[in-house]
Amino acid sequence: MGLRRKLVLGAVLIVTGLALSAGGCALQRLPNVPQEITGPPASPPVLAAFKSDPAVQTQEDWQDRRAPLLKARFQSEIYGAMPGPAAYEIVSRELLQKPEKGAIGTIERITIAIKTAQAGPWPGGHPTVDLILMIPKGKGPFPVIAGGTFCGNDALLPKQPGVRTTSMALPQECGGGAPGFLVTAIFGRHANAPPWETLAEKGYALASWHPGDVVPDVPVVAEPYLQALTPVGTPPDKRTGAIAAWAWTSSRVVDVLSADPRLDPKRVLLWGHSRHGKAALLSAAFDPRPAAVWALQSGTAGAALGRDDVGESVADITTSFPHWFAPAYRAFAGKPADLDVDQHQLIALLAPRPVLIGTGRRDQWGDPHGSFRALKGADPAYQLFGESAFSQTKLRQPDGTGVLAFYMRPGLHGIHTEDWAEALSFFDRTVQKPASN
Ligand code: GTR
Repeated sequence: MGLRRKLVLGAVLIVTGLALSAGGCALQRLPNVPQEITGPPASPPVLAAFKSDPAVQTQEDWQDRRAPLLKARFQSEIYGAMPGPAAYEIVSRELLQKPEKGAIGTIERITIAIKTAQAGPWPGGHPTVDLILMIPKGKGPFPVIAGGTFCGNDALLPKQPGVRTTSMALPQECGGGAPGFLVTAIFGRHANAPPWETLAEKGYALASWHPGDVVPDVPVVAEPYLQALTPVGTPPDKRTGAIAAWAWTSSRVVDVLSADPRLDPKRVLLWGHSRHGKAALLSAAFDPRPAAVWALQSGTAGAALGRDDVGESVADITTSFPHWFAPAYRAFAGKPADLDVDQHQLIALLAPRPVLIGTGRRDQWGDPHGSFRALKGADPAYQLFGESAFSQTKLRQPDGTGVLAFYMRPGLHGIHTEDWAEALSFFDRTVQKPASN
């Protein structure tokens, strides 16, 4: 590039940076949510009679009657049909890094072909996921923290040339290649890349992938992929939404991780930020294998209650992201109280496994209050399994005891060092024990 073009590009970047940081400062002035809990309790009460199903009294009632009923409603009203079972094949394994220093043992790429029931628009007819797997030094089997990220594997491992292999469309915010320092300034240090070294030091493996390898996160473009994943015979208004497709992808990754002798299949931990937090919760609600979930700022159709329409409304989310959901969800725009289910019932489907919900004080859109009340609403289902109650009473004071946990840090929507610190201490407390214990 000539000197002149470099100067012009530099000037453009500086001006964009100043504009965005001015925007960022304005955003920092968004009001904090109130410190005192507001809003009504979650409804319907999680164990109460539901439609024709009588009140739940025992674990068996929950598992045999209520859970299947709730899963059916979540699919038909919100997320669309979950894709059917699918075998996988490991196409290749490639060692990307084997650092001499530090706690990271190896970083590799495992390319997985998923044998979907129907062929679709993917190259070769079936989806291929590039899984990046970090294994710490030392003796396993290790617990593994697994989650999908926004912008593809090149953003995940920025210093590793050629890591991204996806040929799928990226959402606008990734495809334009916004300079990394701006993304970090706005969305936090770990917006794209988790703290690899810290995880390895603490004895956690990390599995990361780009859910857009299966369904691109772009409205309209996503449609043919969703059609191909939708089980045959599903009514059109219940076609699989992208959140369900990503949740199902996560289960296919769990298939691979559970079969890896370096990892402990009893300690596969799912995490996700925002849309991927929604997918992580949904995935564990339908798949009993993940041992715990951390959902950060998962908001509407994630951890936040939807009936009160606080934060992002059904109308907002289905306008911006129609591809995320069953078309049927859109019918509840402006009348979310007509939904049969609410998000405390989704969290309850994870019982008795540990769940950490992270929120930000200025992230009104993500609704910290509704997320707190959802945990409270899920708690009676946990008590059926003898788990300690969610006894936290203040948004800002985690009580650090139960398997349901909540925190609210300062700031906006993003992934910060303190989020990972909260998650790791939660996993340490609830699941990071030797497999033999
Ligand atoms: C927001 C969206 C949320 C949330 C978030 C994200 O714009 O309205 O539902 O999921 O994006 O994924 O970052």
